[in-house]
Amino acid sequence: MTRLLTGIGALVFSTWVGAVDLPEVEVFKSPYCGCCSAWAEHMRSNGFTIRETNVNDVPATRNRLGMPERYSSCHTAKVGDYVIEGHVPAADIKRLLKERPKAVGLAAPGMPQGSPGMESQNPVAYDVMLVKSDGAAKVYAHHEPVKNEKPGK
Ligand SMILES: [Cu+2]
Repeated sequence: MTRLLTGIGALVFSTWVGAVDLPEVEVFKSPYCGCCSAWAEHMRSNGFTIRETNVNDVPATRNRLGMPERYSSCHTAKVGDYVIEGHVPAADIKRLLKERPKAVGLAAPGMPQGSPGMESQNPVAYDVMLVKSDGAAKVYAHHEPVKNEKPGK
């Protein structure tokens, strides 16, 4: 019981600290995109404050923010100075904000099954790319397949 309470205390504390330190995330998405909102929910449950902005033209927004088309996914987001493209796990974004590399941001190109917001019984391995300002990218984090149910199922 004591251990459980300590655990809950630590969880509440870390969430609170995270909420103070983490910049607001603005997500640009189509109003019809369900998995985009599911990703926003994943970010919220990891302590981020999310503002969801519906846009008619996600590619135009991505272009304006400086994320190259070839890393594109279904939604694009702004976190501090960085652009986050697609279903990037919150943990990778926290690491980015801590390490602060010189880059445009992170991208999970496509819509990998099993990534946050893309919960699936048929997950695949995927890479989160660190995208540089010259358009080049390198693997920032590799994720092994995780089997998970769609929320609400
Ligand atoms: Cu998606």
